[in-house]
Amino acid sequence: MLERQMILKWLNKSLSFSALILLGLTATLLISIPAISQPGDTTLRNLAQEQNIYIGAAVSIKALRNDPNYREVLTREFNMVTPENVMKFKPIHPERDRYDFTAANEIVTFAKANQMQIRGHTLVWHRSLPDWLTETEWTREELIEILRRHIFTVVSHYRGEIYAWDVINEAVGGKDSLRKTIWQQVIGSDYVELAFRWAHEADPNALLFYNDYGGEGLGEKSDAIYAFVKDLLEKDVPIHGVGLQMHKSIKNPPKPEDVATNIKRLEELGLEVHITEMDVQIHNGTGTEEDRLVKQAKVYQDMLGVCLKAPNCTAFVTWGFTDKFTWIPGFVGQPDLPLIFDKSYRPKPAYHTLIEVLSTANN
Ligand code: 9MR
Repeated sequence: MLERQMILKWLNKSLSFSALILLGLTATLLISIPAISQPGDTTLRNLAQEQNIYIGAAVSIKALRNDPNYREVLTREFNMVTPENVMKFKPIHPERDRYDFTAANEIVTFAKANQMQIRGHTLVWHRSLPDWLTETEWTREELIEILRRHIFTVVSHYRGEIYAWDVINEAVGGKDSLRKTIWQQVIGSDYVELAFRWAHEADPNALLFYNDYGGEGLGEKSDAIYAFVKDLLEKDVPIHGVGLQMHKSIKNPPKPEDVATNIKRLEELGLEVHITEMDVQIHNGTGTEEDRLVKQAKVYQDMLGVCLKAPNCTAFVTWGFTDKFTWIPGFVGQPDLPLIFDKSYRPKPAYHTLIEVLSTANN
């Protein structure tokens, strides 16, 4: 009798033990399911990979640190990231003799852990400069040395880890002229080629880009950008691509055929193109919010369609991905919903059109 009871007890115990093990296993499995989309899942990331194109988003360090949903959607849907701010001059080089790589390193580590490529943004710009730099009167020689050291330090720090650098950002002014920035005024227009050459020396494998807004289609600005990069190539400057930022609105959407023609003429120069910062404002459009989101979806659809058809358009990056974190309302002073996921990370019509473009690309 006692024996039977003991056996039953033992059975009972081992059953609950196995149940526990099973439960534990399931839990571990659930927890350890990588956020990266699995082969076969219908995600932007998987579909883009099949089309040999990178799909990316600018990353806010604050959101990445604090919001698990943000991290989950980012790794599931994208295979490229651009640090939105933390690699800019001011945050990464806050004092003349001090660099702070903390936040940028976090994004790089995160991207590598999730097999995502990184676009480095940006080495030379007229904004996001530290006071120590802008509040001193430098000689040409001094500023050349500051820029040279900055580029060597930052690019070497990430040597082999950055897929493409936006070496120069928004330098083209009007026709035939460079924007009057501290770099242009103190060093002279050759700061551009110096920067590309230094970046290339510091990381010969990184692709080097010129990045700008307002020159996506055809017109004076895109002609000026075209002439600018053509001139650099003629001087044997190591430049590999042009970033078309693509900050747009449904009110003035870019003409797909113009963007296609522009990308084509850059291809003829031997240059790659990345769509680098796409977002589409809706606050200035007409119709209900639903109508405006459909119009917005069309702009995203058209631009990805153009990029997919162009052999030299190799990356499509949006400036953020959720309406929860976007620079637009702060900039225009009005609420807006410019991205492809809503504030609760639900896919918007724009997301669905991007999925559709990627799924039907070969038909
Ligand atoms: O989105 C960025 C915003 O958070 C910053 O305050 C701002 C200044 O550093 O830069 C914004 O990003 C810009 C990008 O670096 C270059 N192209 C235009 C983008 C929007 O202003």
